Amino acid sequence: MHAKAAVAPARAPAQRSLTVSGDPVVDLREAIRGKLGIVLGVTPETARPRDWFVATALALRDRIAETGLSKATQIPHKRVYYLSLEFLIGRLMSDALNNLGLTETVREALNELGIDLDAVQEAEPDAALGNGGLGRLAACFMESMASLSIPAIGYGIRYDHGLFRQSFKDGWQQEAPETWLAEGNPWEFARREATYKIGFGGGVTMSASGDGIARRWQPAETVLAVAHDVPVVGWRGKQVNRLRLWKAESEAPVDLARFNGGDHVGAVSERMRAEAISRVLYPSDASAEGQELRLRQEYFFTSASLQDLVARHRNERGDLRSLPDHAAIQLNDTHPAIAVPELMRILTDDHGLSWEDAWHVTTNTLHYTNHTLLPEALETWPVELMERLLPRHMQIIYLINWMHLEEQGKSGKGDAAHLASVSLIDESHGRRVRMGHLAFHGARRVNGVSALHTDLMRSTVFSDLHALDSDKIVNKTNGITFRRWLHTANPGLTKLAVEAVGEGVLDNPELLTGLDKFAQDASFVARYRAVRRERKEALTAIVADRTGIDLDPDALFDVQVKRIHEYKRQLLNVIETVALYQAIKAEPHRNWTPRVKIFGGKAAPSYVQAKLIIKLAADVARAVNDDPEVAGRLKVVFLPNYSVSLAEAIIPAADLSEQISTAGLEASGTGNMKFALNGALTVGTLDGANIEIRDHVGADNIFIFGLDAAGVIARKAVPGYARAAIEASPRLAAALDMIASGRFSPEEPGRFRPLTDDLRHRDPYLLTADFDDYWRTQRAIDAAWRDSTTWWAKAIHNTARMAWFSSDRSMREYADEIWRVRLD
Ligand code: 26V
Repeated sequence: MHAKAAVAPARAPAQRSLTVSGDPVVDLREAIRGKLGIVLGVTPETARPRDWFVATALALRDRIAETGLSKATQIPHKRVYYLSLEFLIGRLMSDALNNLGLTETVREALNELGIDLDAVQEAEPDAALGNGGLGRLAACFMESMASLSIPAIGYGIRYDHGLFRQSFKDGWQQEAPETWLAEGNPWEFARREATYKIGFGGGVTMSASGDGIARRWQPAETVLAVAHDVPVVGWRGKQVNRLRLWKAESEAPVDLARFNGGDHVGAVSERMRAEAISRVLYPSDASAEGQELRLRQEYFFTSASLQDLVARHRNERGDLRSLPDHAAIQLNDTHPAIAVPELMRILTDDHGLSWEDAWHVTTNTLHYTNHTLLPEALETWPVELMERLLPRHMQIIYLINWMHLEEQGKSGKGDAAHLASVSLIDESHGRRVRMGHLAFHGARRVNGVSALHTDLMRSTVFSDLHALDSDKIVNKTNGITFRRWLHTANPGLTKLAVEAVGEGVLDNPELLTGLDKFAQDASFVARYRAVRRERKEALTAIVADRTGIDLDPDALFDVQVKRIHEYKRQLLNVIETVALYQAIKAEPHRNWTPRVKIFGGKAAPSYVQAKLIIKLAADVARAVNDDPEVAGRLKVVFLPNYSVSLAEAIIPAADLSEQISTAGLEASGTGNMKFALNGALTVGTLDGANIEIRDHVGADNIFIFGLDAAGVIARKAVPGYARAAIEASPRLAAALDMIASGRFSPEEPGRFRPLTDDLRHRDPYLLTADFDDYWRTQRAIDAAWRDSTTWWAKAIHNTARMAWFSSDRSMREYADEIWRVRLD
């Protein structure tokens, strides 16, 4: 069979050393037992679930390492380097088991030891090294690259503390530190031999060199970056890539002179300052706050990664001028944009390349992905801070900018307005380096993440730069890995698909289209519904366990899970919930479609308005769930601590997926893809990848409402649009009045006035404009749910037609059109 044929050659060495008895179950059982005793020092009787997890992971890691090592001697023609400050990878065991084809083997091995694999997997902490979409995308891309056998290394930071843990106190979000490394990380290999020095501060010296001047940075401070590799196993174990995460350490852990002088705190202060760099993930994706520690993180991981890949290239190929032939570097947003001057510095100052050669290498190796056009999230750094922390880089940026602006002048575009618009330095509010412009100018290709977003890049933020080189911006619509978001998260649906269209669907998702013809097939529909039902029951148990709220699995599960952000408009959903609550109370005997509104997501700790929206959702939930008059018709849940592993439980249980951002503001969305693949119908705006999802699943199988991106811009130009919309909608006015009156916050009646006042006077995200259409669409959804034959046909069409959104497709496009790496 395919599985064995594909796996056998790559695992040949593993057979030799890890096969002891010839029976894989026995070998794994003994390997796990061995790790438990020898590495962890516990017996099967005293081991906690966490110990079983570590022992199992270590046994698997041995097998993964052998697969990886068997390839390590081959030098690939070209490698991809994916630089990202975030990798939201979640749990790794299910990926490893699934991709190695070892799930059932390990299940049996553990069974023989009296242990349940599911419980072991539950004991693995999520690696939450990211905030949301951008970080999860990086994780999906890493998995797809390994599965497509694209030689790739992901570079990031090994944060001690990933994204904070969210809990609730009286409906208010509370943040607690996340501690995934508290008991070590069995997946990683510390690689102290790959340690680099990262400088900060100091000054630049000049000396005569040939017919020019050599400049050298003399940093005042040095921090060590130590590599920690996490293996990334591809589908069917064909290729193992790695994620190389940098840990910050001090060169001198203790200053003995200060220690001996009695200054015990001062003696370790340098160490504290160094280690702070990899201590914690910044928990905001809402606004660039420009803190020095963030810039230190950005430079730290970018410099370590570039030093590492330059050293590898020199070892393997010698001449750095051939770097673009053998390396493609992808910058995930502007967070690693300092790579532009850093690569120039390494090539010119450290390795003696001419400016022209270095610029050619840089601009043919670097590529940049933009993930947001929201002005508040576009990174800029004060020139003063850059000069203090990275003086040599600031000189290089000035020189790059000078040449860039000179060229404008030469081609007759020297007018001040144009120069101000394309300059790498923004002079309008203090002097700041525009990291988006820097990345754009230093990259060979720049991409957006959905068709609409790429068009908006060309027409708005980057329009003047785009006019200078119209081939530079390309679109690469995002994708998701089906191994995690279908096979692992929804084994029941996967099994059904395999039965219906054959095992080939596991390798080629395009075969899912074969499900289309079963959309009206009563027996298939019954099995598809049974899969959903089973997932809804499992979610119901999780909700009961974590919130004490009882759900009816027969109700329509209406889900909005994602970061809490005003532009994502969770508030629109909450207001519609209030309006529905009022409508049910006004006509309690109507035939209402029973609904459960499920919310989940974290707000940045400093994002006051987002935290108030969470509190409103919690207060509305309390009032609605306590009201016997709506019992059986409406329930509202806010599930705490949304995470990758919770998403794996929620998404397969959803009937309706809320993707309701203000058109033009959600760059792509990827949750939208996960839900549709698992057969939830989407209620959404014409935003980001929703548009392409509609094109693929068909307009009849998605519920689109609201203004499109052009309509949003036109409406914002109308003075007083919010007040006019509220006056024209008695239903919206009544819902807002109820919220503003304190009905949901009797202990503090004015609590939600900041939200309602903002809607009445500003409404920058156009909730008022879209409300009536959203309401109408939701009622059409109620009716569609009652027509179950049609509903389930639509759901099946969604699953059948989402293959294009596989991140394998995204990665093939990047490989062909951006990186120019050949696939076998
Ligand atoms: C911005 C900032 C600002 C400074 C503080 C830390 C921080 C961290 C992240 C960001 C960037 C946020 C951009 C982002 O996550 N964009 C999302 O990217 C997804 C993958 O392309 C896409 O699906 C979402 O629509 C888009 O919002």
